[in-house]
Amino acid sequence: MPVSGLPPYDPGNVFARILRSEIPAKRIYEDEHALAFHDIAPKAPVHVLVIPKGEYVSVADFSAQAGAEAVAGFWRAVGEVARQLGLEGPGYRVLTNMGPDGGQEVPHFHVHIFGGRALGPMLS
Ligand code: DGP
Repeated sequence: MPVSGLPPYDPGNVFARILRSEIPAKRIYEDEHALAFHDIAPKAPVHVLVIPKGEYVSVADFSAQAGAEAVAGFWRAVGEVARQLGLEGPGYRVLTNMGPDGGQEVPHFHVHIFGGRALGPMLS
């Protein structure tokens, strides 16, 4: 059960289906802990999503319930994806949305990586 008060993990959510290769995605990175693919509706020249392979609804659940190895592996993958995209020099933004007020649409924990232009103080 999620620690966050959100509904239980739904194995039919779209990112779970991408993980199981039931629906296509423009995959750019995969290792034992994480999968990265391009966002279907990019909000920046580079807009990539990184998801853990485990079943976590949100960042709250991931941080509370994932093991240390999974947490470290996930964040290493985030850094590696940004490096492989050539974003380390110019910089980039990592963002996660959590719950209704956070604007979370897909109930499988994910982070967005935005880059490819100067993003300013915040995205709208
Ligand atoms: P969030 O609000 O943080 O839950 O953002 C979910 C993001 O997922 C949103 O930017 C659009 C993206 N997205 C939704 N469905 C799909 C899909 O089927 N494929 C891909 N690649 N991205 C999707």
